[in-house]
Amino acid sequence: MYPAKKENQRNKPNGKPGKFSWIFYFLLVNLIIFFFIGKNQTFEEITWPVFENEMLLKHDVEKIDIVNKETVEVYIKKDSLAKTRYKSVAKVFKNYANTGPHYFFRIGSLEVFEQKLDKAQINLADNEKVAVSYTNRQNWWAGILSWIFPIGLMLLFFFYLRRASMGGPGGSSIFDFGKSRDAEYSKGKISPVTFKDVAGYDEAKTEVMEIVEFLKNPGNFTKLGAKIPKGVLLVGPPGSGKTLMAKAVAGEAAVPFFSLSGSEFIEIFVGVGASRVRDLFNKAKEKAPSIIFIDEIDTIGRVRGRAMSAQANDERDSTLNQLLTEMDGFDPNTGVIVMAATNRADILDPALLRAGRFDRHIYLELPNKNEREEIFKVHLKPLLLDKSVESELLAGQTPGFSGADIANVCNEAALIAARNKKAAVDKQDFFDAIDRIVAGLEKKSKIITPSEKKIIAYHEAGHAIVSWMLKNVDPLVKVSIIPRGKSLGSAWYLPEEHQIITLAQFSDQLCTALGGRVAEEIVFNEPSSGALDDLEKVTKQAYMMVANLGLSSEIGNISYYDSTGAYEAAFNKPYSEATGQLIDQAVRKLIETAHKRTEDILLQHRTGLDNLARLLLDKEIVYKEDLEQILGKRV
Ligand code: NHX
Ligand code: ZN
Repeated sequence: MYPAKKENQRNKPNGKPGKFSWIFYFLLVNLIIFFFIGKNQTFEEITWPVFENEMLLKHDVEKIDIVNKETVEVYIKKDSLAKTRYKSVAKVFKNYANTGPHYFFRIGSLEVFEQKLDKAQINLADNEKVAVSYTNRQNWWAGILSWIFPIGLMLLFFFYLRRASMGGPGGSSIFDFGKSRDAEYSKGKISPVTFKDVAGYDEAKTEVMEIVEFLKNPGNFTKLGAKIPKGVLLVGPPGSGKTLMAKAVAGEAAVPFFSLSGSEFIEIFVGVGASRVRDLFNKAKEKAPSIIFIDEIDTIGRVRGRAMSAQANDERDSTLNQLLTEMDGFDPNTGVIVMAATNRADILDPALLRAGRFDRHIYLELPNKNEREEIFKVHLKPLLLDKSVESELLAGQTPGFSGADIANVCNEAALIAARNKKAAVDKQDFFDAIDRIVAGLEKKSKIITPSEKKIIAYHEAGHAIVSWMLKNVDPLVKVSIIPRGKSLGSAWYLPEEHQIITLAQFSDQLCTALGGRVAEEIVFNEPSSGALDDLEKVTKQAYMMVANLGLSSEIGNISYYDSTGAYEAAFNKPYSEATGQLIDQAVRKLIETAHKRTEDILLQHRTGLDNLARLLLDKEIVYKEDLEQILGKRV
């Protein structure tokens, strides 16, 4: 997420060896010692007859030692070692005299051995008999190894799990469970981002400015008895700059910034989440005034006790409870402010949103045209630009883009220009970059048969003609039958940014979307699979109109929209079976009506359709200007 995080991951494994590798080295050294001792001790195995005839009866044996009632270790007299018979065992490491034992042999049973020994020495006087001693010796090495190996294996497994759960080669020690890694990294780190780096968002900035004031001069507020807010919730769609905003608040106030994503609280180990919350708050309090930022708080803060998987919820609940406890626990004037980001505030647990917790909500929206222009200016600054590039034009071409998308466009444009070995990035590079981000890469190599190409051309021409003839849809920019991303062709519109969509606009949109399928039906007398995406869009739109927006006479002014997500979570429908059928009927009728209307339009402009399709097959891309030639100016 931040460069500093990577740094952290890089440093750890290279720094100290870590507890785990210490254990590993210990094992290795032991193994080596074991190996050498076992190998170099000159200690040969023999059998009873050899022992009896070649050693015992020749009076060479000093003593024997019976170990664990199963092995007999034989010590040869010092003087006898000089004999050639004992040459191989006389010396250790070729230089040092071997003090013994020199030989060993195994026995089946102690009694039998003792009898054999007595029998062999029966003619000897008592003082001439070999001394026999008994030893019980534990095999330390086997014992230790039988302990260490399983433990080592367990540690290995544990370590592996830990790594896997951290999603990367971050080598933190196995003993820092529950410590929040990010918070650790950002110990006293002050965010380098300030409001200067945040383009657009003027309203949100003024709202957030107050928090910066709180953090900078808490005295001004506490003097009058005001309490500093504890929690600020940033709500906005993905890419709307929530993280950037939180960082900018921290940077502007010059206070430490502790950040963690909601999903990082949840790990496979039970209790980790709660302990991470505790740890995070403790660290933030140490460095107060400071900011805690919890990204994607919906992962832990979803409404409790509704969803189905009970087991997974326990852990989440305890994490959430800990978070609530911590937020209640600290004195509002410690100067710790918790910021959290989510793209859906409505599914959060009400307990989180209660007064004293995340009671301030700041809504970040996708940037409008003016704000996009500001954002473009920021991202265009580092690029080497051609004179043709104007940020206003680019802002107009990128409705619905987030700040992140705009950054992406600028980078992509520079890459395209570099690929084409241009001296500067020009307007066309930006248009190509926008197309790429909207619809994906061009796939010129896709093999398309001529008859398929014809279907594609008529399909797209159908969309284009219908949209041209209806005044309530977005203006057409171009039509293309070059495959791109996952579609074989497309009609491009420039969406106007409106906040409200009327019934007439909805109906016209349905017709435009059906234009491709209807053109295929009219021209080829049979439909094709190509309308999948269009039909999906049409169906969803129609259900939205009927079930949520009250735009059908059958259902009337009723909305089954559920902003809390509770019904969805419980796989429930908020309406009866009968109403369900009514909704389905209304949707069918809506789409049928739109289909009829589309058919009328296309039949009426059949020559235009043919001409456009022919032009498309010829040129592959047809722009608005060429369409005016065929169809006349748009109404
Ligand atoms: C396909 N895609 O996947 C091809 C690549 C009608 C000129 N077979 O509406 O691209 O046909 O206006 C299984 C079966 C997607 C999966 C059929 C996935 C059909 C886009 C639809 C243009 N522009 N449609 C459009 C398009 C397609 C699709 C499928 C599938 C085409 C159309 C997809
Ligand atoms: Zn289509």
